This record gives sequence, C-alpha cells and structure tokens, in this order.
Amino acid sequence: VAKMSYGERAGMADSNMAKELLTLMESKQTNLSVAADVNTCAEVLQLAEAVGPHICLFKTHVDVLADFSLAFTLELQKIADKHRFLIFEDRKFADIGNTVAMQYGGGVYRIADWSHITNAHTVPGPGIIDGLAQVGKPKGRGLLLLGQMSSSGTLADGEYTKKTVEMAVARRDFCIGFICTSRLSEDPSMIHMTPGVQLEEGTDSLGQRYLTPEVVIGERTSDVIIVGRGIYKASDPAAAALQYKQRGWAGRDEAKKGEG
Ligand code: UP6
Repeated sequence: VAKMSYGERAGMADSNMAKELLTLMESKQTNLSVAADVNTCAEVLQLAEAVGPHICLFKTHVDVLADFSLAFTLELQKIADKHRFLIFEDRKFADIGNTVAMQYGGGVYRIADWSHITNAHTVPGPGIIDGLAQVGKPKGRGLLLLGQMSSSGTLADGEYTKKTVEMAVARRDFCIGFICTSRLSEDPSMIHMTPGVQLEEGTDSLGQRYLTPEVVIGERTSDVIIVGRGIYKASDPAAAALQYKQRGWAGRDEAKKGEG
C-alpha cells in the first residue's frame, strides 16, 4: 500500500470522504495536516489562511476556543473552500453510541454540521461508531479511530490496536482510517494520520513524543503528518508549513522504496 499513490488509492476507497481526501492530497501534493491549537477564533482563521495552500486537512479543537460561535465555523468553511482543504475536529469521542450521537450532532458545537472528519476512541466498543455514523453518514462525513497515541505510556497498543483495526474495517462505509504512530492496515482505503511530528525528534514536558516527517512517512509508512506547535508557534507559520509539506511529501519516495 505504501507504494501506491494517494490518487490510485482514492479509486479504491469505499467512503466518499476517503476518496475526497486522497484525491485532494494527490492534486495538492501534500500530506500535511496542521493542528490549530490556538485559543481564539480569529487566530484559527488567521492560521487557516496562512497555511491553507500547503495542507490537505486542518485540525481543530473547538472546545479550547474562548469565543467559539457557529458564525466562526462558516468563516472557516469559506477558507477551506478557497484553499481546498478539509476540516477535522479532533473531538476524540469516547462514550456510548447514544451519547456520542448527541455530542456530535448537537450541543454548542454542532460538529457534524461543519467538520468533514472527526475521531473516536474505541474503548466503548463498536457502538460508538454506530452512534456517530447515525449522525455523520447522512451528511457524508468520515471517522478516524484512535488505534495508537503519540504520548508516552499510552494504553492503546497490542490487542487494543488490533481490535480497533477490525472495528474500522467492519464499518469501512464510515471509518476512513486511524490516528496512529505507524501503518496499521494494508487496506488501501484506510488513511493513517500521525500526530507528534516536529523537524527534530524529542518530547515535551507532558508526555508528548515527537518523530520527524521522514520517519513517520518514509519508515513507518503513515499517510498524513499532523503538526501543531512545530507550525503555529513558528515565527512564520506559512513558511514552516511549506517546509513540513516538502519533507512529508519527500518521505513518500522513501516509503515507495521500502518492502511494503
Ligand atoms: N494528538 C496527539 N497525539 C495523539 C492524538 N492526538 O498529539 O495521539 C493531537 C493533540 C494536538 C496535536 O491533541 O492537537 O495532535 C499535536 O500537537 P503538537 O504538534 O503541538 O504536539
């Protein structure tokens, strides 16, 4: 799978959301997602404008925004249309199906109305996917499952990771891939996204672990690098995004040389 182009894989994907993302990655030649972990709507919009041309996916945590409004989500969608990227609200749902359906479709954030992609932990079992699918599938949305985490001491490994992959494949009409630290599935329609990426390997003071774009894409054959502080804390976020984009895309050549 690592040897196939994103465009070839788009033709094999089951869900329209996976097709759309893979097609966009191929045409924009980018496997970069920026994590917009800033605290106001204005800062999110400014970052989206700056990095938009270089990314395939813009990742948000809207529950950290002090001034969230639905008007903000409309502005973000306009920028997404203009620069051709998709929006991923990193909500990490973790409850029973009935509850997550309410959290995804309603409340203050109405995530399903504006976010193309969201994600979920698999601790509750497959009911969480069914609950989210009830809300998201009619709107053409896609779901990522957390198969692994970047943080040290994570419990998401071994059997847990394996069962998560099985759950995704069983609902491939709605599940488009994984949050993970290395490729988990050879299914061409499963998109692998890896957070914990900076230009140098390292850690932060709260358990985050960083790998480089070369290791994540080239050696571990993930599909998308997710970069937060490495880009939004840079003095020039647009220039930093371009640099990550180039290094992430170059990693594809290494991945294609591998035995995958
Ligand atoms: N994230 C991780 N690790 C995971 C899952 N998600 O770091 O296993 C998310 C964080 C943050 C981003 O919630 O938004 O990816 C990483 O940000 P950073 O590049 O600033 O560390």
